[in-house]
Amino acid sequence: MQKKIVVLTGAGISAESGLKTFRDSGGLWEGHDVTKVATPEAWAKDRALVLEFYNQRRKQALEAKPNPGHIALAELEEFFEVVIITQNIDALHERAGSSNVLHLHGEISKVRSTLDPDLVYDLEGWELKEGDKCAKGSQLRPHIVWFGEAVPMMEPAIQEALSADIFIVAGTSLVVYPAAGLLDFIKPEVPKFIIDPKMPSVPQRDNLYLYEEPASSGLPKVKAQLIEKYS
Ligand code: BV8
Repeated sequence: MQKKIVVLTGAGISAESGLKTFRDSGGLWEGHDVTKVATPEAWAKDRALVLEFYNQRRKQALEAKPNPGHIALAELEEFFEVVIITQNIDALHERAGSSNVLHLHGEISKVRSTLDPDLVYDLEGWELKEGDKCAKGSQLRPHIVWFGEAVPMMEPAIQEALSADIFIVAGTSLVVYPAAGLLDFIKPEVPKFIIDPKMPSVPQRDNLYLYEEPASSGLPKVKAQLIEKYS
């Protein structure tokens, strides 16, 4: 019976693809106050600024390429059932070949109606503009979970975490909830691998293996060890 690997990734796994993280020096939130670009209040107050913030990130995300960290995770699918739970809004996991990706905080290439949240569209190109409307005639917004908004994919993510045989965390500061709380749903006996050049603070847990290095070197190492030990 194939073992099931559940992976939680954050902005750090896309750092080596050239996409900025949030809280590293020079990170996204350095240039912007999160409350001014990633909240419903920001959207109500200055829609043009929010549209521009996401248009810039969408353009970079479309130009970025998967790195060896994304690729190692995709290659694990040859030996294991793999579920990627990502906080990232880029599509680098999918482009690396991962076939089971759950976006907790939405996707930069998708937009949705401000009238009917079930109306979600793939955006052509990188620019969402004022006046771009849904089929019901209301302005389209980024299909992204802003701060203060509910995380609808959290329930399915918890179900995946509860059934993990192996858990990998890569490139996240584990600051944002409820995403960071996924760790609490992993059974004590499950081996947990954390890859990050600046290890986030994780309360002491059983079966914890820390790799204090970038995803592009740490994930290929973890992949080799998992194949040797568990496949
Ligand atoms: C909600 C989409 C309720 C937007 C994002 C006070 C205390 C605790 C919590 C709260 C609080 N006040 C408010 C809250 C709740 C809030 C929250 O957690 N705030 C934080 C800031 C304290 N959470 C929310 O608002 C959530 N919603 O709670 O709703 C509710 C319930 C019902 C009904 C209504 C409402 C929604 C949160 C989602 C926000 N959206 N993203 C966008 O992308 O623009 S969050 C955003 O930051 C990311 O998506 C990501 O999830 C999150 C964390 O970022 P990381 O991915 O971890 O990146 P970061 O820069 O932090 O870290 C990078 C890591 O990578 C570092 O560790 C670094 O060392 C490492 N790294 C760097 N280079 C590499 C590397 N690793 C490997 N290789 C490398 N090369």
